[in-house]
Amino acid sequence: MTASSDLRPPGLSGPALAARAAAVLRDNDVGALVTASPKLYPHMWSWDAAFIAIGLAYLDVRRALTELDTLFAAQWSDGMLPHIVFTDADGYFPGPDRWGTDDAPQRPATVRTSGICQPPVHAIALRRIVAIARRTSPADAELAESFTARAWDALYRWHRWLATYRVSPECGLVTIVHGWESGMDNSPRWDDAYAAVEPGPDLPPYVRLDTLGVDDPGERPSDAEYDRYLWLVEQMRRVRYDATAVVRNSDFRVGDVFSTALFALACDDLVALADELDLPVTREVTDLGEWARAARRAVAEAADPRGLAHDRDLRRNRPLRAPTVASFAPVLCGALPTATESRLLDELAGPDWAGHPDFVAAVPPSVSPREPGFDSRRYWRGPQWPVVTWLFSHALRRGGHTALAARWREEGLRLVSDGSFGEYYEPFTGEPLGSTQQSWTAAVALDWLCGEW
Ligand code: 9WN
Repeated sequence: MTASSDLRPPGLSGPALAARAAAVLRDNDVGALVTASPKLYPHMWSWDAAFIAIGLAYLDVRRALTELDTLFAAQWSDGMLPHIVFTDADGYFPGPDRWGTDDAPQRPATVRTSGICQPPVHAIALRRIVAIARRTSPADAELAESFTARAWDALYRWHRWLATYRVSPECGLVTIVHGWESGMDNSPRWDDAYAAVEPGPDLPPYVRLDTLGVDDPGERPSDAEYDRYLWLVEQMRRVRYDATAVVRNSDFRVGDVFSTALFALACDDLVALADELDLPVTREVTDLGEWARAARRAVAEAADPRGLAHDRDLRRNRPLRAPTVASFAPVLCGALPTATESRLLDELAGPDWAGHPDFVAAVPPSVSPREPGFDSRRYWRGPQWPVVTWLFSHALRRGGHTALAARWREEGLRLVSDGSFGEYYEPFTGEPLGSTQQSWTAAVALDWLCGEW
């Protein structure tokens, strides 16, 4: 691992920050997986694992590949990559008993998992890891390439699961059946759709544990939100997580523009990996190309004349208009004409968003401070999430917006430069919130510090 020392945010120096980030990944490593965080999230989360694997690649390529292997070993027989792979640790609710996935016929045989998914960023991560490995040594390149040849089909089956069960026939967006599937759990994006979810009187009682893992419960979703989260789990459990029945029955069925944009990018990366390694997968590559085109088209169709994309409530057949960082999904996947894209990027980098004059670090907040519902401390309702900044910096770099990508990398590093690796940050003070020692925050810091930018 070599961190460039030219970059010195006003906290720790680049090398000191990289050393601390590496220590977080090592400390949270419980063998075949790195937990999302030591206290609040003592298990593997699907999209966290992808980012964590990128960070691990700077320490040990073999270990990075093991991380993905652990996740792929938990793949359901129908192709779904589950959102949580449980360790034996207690302390997180809902745990495997509450999910009740042991009764689902498609569940993996050897590990316990949740019964939903998360955004499909895994192929994006694998392609990044292969690139890192090629720079590290010929032996690492060989390891990463042979892993890719072996694991490619698991990723293809995961994408095929999304295309089969989740790409909405109505609007082409990736459908989610729980806010947790978006990774942005209590974002205002979902308020309207959740308002129609009424927990039944037969919702089994439960005790939250997440509020014990943070300094202030006000940084987490509310109890009313949790009732709805648990009610949706109950609905899925009752149909034993059958992929078709889950979508048909859920009180929450929403087309997610951000996951759809990521799906387009991930399909591109899976195609690129097949090309680079000359894999004999012509038919699959054709599928992926079609899915990527359709996903971009769906994101473009979900956009208003300014270019901001709106999620869609598929139960009520109407757009969800709350503006959040996810509204900028079109710039992630290059769904819109160049002129519209440039205007959108100016807006996201401008004073209502990342460039707010009072922000400590000029990176996009989850919600603009101009919005009435903005809450600078609560989870996905205002704070800045380093991992979201990483996604934008990475996607912009590949889309040719190199100056802005470089700026958000630098500002992202400013955000995390105190070395505590918060889960999210208060934009006006830079205070780390939620969990500290959050693995994916450490991982993206490592990539910003040690990767090719
Ligand atoms: C529910 C692990 C996960 C992230 C999500 C983030 C949060 C879980 C929770 O933590 O969600 O899945 O209990 O709040 O919202 O994006 O993957 O870091």
